Amino acid sequence: HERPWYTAFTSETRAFVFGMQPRAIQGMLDFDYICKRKVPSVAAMIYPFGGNHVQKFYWGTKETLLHVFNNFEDAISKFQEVDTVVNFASSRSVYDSTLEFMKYKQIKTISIIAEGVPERYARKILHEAKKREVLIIGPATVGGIKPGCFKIGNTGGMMDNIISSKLYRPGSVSYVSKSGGMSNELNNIISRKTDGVYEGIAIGGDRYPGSTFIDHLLRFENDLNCKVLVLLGEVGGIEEYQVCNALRDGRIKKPLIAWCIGTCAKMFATEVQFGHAGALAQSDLETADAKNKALKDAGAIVPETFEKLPLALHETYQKLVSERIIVPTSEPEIPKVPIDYSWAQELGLVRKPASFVSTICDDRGQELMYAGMRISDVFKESIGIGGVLSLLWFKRRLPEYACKFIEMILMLTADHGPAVSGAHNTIVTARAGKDLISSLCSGLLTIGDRFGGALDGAAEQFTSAYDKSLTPREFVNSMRRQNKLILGIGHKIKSRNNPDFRVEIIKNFAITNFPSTKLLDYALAVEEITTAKKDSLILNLDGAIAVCFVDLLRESGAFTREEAEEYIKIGALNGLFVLGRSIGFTGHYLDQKRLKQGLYRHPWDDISYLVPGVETGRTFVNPDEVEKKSA
Ligand code: Q5B
Repeated sequence: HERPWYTAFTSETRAFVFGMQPRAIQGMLDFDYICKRKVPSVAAMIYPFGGNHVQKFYWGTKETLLHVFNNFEDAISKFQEVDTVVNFASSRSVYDSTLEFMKYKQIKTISIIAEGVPERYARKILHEAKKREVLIIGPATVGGIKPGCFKIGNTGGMMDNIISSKLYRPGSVSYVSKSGGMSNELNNIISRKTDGVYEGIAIGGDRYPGSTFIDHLLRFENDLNCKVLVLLGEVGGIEEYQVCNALRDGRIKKPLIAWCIGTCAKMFATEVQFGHAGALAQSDLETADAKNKALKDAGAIVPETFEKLPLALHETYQKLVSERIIVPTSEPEIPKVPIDYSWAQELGLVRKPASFVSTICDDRGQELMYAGMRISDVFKESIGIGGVLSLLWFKRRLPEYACKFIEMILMLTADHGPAVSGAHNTIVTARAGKDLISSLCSGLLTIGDRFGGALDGAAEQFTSAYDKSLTPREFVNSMRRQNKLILGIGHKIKSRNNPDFRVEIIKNFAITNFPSTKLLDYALAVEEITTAKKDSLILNLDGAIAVCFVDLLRESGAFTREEAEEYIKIGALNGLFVLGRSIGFTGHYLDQKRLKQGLYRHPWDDISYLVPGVETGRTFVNPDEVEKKSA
């Protein structure tokens, strides 16, 4: 797209953004959208880290994808219409990236946002840019804005500010300032006192900006659509004198309202360095007062104070209107700006039912909270893993004996050797080359009514029988009649003669520390009956934990009866085994990996092949016989 030298941006300008700046890009796209641009001003991002990919942005209320390239060549070859770069590289890398961009003839304008660019590098960039006729805006700048055309990065602030300063449509006044903050102020003043901003550039506060006041004022002077010029200079440097020369020799003919800020510097006994690196008068010539006087002498409209600048602007504008140099047009409808949901929510403008409700933990504030308890207090009060579990599972602090009991359960269920279903699965999975989580899950998936997951069922069965006032014998008989196993009873290897010490530890703790062990006593009475039938039908680990936990839920005083029932119903008790045994399964996984165990294959001689018609060595099945039997 050919454009005259004085036009940096049009409504068709397309740019690369260098650096990962999604917020700034979204701001640019929102600006484009309210300006009714046909295509987004940002063509692509260039970000050297990570591969080429796409990122999602809003285009109005819809979504669009922008390319992210990790190198210049790909971006340049794909988007040959791009002539502008907004360079968000850091002060360290901005030199290299800017020089790289300048190698490509299609790039005509580069804005450098970084602060603290070494002056040596800034001068080299400046030199190179002059040679290659590239317009540099910055460094140390927010950039600039051309209503209806282009917004550099974060210029103009949030959308509400852009709307209130009417930056969505062009006016007749162009300004150049050093400061981004002050350019916002100018946007505001100009929109109130005239028909608005035509273009505004902040050249940045460094001592060696890539383009200076005069560069932009001459552009504005030559652009017929711009009618009034504004210069906001500041203490330090002598760039304003070039403007004086241009006023004198007639290169600037349009009305120029000028003010240099920093006139208060004279109130200090010594020279003061204001915010910008260049904002320090190193001679009388560089003071704001001297420059204001020189500008006035050269023919600029210089108000007495900055506060009178709006009036000067208004009077100048009115004069141009009366001379029909400016013909005010009717105000377009104020565009509707889609605002991000999160921002609207912060402003209290929208509400929606949340998709999730969470009542146990809050990570939003400064400090993580477990059920209302600060994580630092968790450690200050040494509540232990039992205390943490009671906060996150039951949303309350439990008495010390209860927390100790929980910890005891986790320790006792942590492992029971490699032969049990879950550990076996974990081991086989680890040996199949799978990762920790897969191996752990494979083990956990075996936990159920038969293995390790009988706690909930046991709690439910024993509690219901107890509450119905069934005698232990009535309970056992009724379960037998229903052909149901009593969950929490029976063990593969443990028996009355080979007791499970884990169960003894649990029982003893409960009997010694709990206010009451009604359910445990009941379960022990049931055990008397089942073990009389068969030695192995003991109250097993699952059963012992389950009934003791019901005693805890019901009798500790920390839960209402309804809460106690609910925790039994919703599976809290099995969670104890799952959590504890995860320790052991992880141990088995690590053990197998440490031992570099190869793929496990179950030996044939341990499998009984009962395949019809196949002689297995153990048995022979005649298919005809099988068919006859099944018929
Ligand atoms: N009979 C645990 O069975 C086991 C009966 C019963 C009435 C019962 C079995 C059972 C309920 C589920 C349960 C948790 C499968 C166990 C755990 C963690 C672990 C594991 C570890 C660890 C054992 C023989 C005869 C039959 C049956 C009768 C059996 N159980 N009657 N109620 N509950 N229990 N699971 O030894 O007349 O001869 O036909 O399902 O609580 O998982 O270490 O290994 O830490 O990892 O194979 O401790 O008891 O006995 O099935 O051959 O039955 O007793 O009806 O009667 P077994 P079976 P009959 S703890």
